Amino acid sequence: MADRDFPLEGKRVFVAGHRGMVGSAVNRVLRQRGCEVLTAPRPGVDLRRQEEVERWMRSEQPDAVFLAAARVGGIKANSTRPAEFIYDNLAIQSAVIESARRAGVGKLLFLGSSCIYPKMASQPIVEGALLTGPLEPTNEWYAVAKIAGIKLCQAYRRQYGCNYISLMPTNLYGPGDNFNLQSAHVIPALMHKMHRAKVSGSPEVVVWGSGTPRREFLHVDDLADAAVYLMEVYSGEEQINVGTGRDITIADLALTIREVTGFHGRLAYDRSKPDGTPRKCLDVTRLARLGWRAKTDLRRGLADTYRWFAGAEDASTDRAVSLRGNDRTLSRHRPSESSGH
Ligand code: GFB
Repeated sequence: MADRDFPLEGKRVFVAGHRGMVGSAVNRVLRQRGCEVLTAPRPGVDLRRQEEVERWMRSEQPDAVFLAAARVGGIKANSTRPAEFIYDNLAIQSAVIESARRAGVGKLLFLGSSCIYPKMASQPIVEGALLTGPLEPTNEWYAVAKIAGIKLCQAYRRQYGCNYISLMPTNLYGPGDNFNLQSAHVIPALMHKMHRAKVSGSPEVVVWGSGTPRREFLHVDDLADAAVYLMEVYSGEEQINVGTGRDITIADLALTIREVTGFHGRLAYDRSKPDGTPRKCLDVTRLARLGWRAKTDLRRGLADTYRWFAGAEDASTDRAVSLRGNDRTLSRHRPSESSGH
């Protein structure tokens, strides 16, 4: 374990994006650590608006900031709503980072994404692969914004001496995820589709693409644990990859979700849908050297996520879940679309 040069106990910590899957997981870990967690009220503070964020941060004076607020989504949302993905992310991170500097925040942790790396980066992907080749086109808008976030932290460190660090999580999943079929990532999307097929007795579930792409998946509780740990022990300029270092094909993932949900029908591959990047698996050597590794096995994490999702479904009778055509929005837990990874 590395030295804790920024212990969090007793500190006032602002979690930007506290209603999303990532922000709420970070919030849980910080509370267990005895921090005073600050969250920006909505309505009141729109994180894309510099003046609103700055006014609020000056009055609250946090000691540290976890920047977990972002416009996030799966492959379809990224490729069909490029303006929102680039503008909202650039605006949120610029407003929060500049406001943190002006309010004299002691440390800030920025959460990026593994899609910042080139589409054809050699695998597993090392931190040094950043900006060495073209990006995956389905999410280049989001990736460019996240790269700008890393560069903002580095520039503020160099010019103003701010202790701002960046983490690059791999694909995340877990309780509190966005299960909206149009904007979800693959795990909540397939879980939702298979659950619905099981309940309705439908014989088939459609999986997008060829099933051959490989992805690495990290449970959000592991990410939150890593983020809090690195906030305490890491103060370097380079971004740190956060993942498990292990990947799986989408076809194998679909079979595992099939088992976890208890759906017994067929899986049909829709090759008209994009595969996205062929492989995305992070090299986590630096993270391991800093003293952290992921704990949650994928199957167990999927089972835990499915229990959460099915629980929210069961609660639909008390209006926790609202059904709209073939699209289901969990209203009890706001989707992490506008606040997550
Ligand atoms: O999770 P996902 O949307 O994001 O898709 P990316 C991963 C893979 O799963 C792709 C396939 O090959 C999809 O074609 N897939 C199969 C599905 N069935 C489905 C389905 O029903 N829904 C979805 N969504 N996918 C995102 C980026 O890329 O990853 C973001 O767009 C971000 O920018 C995020 O970086 C972590 O891994 O392809």
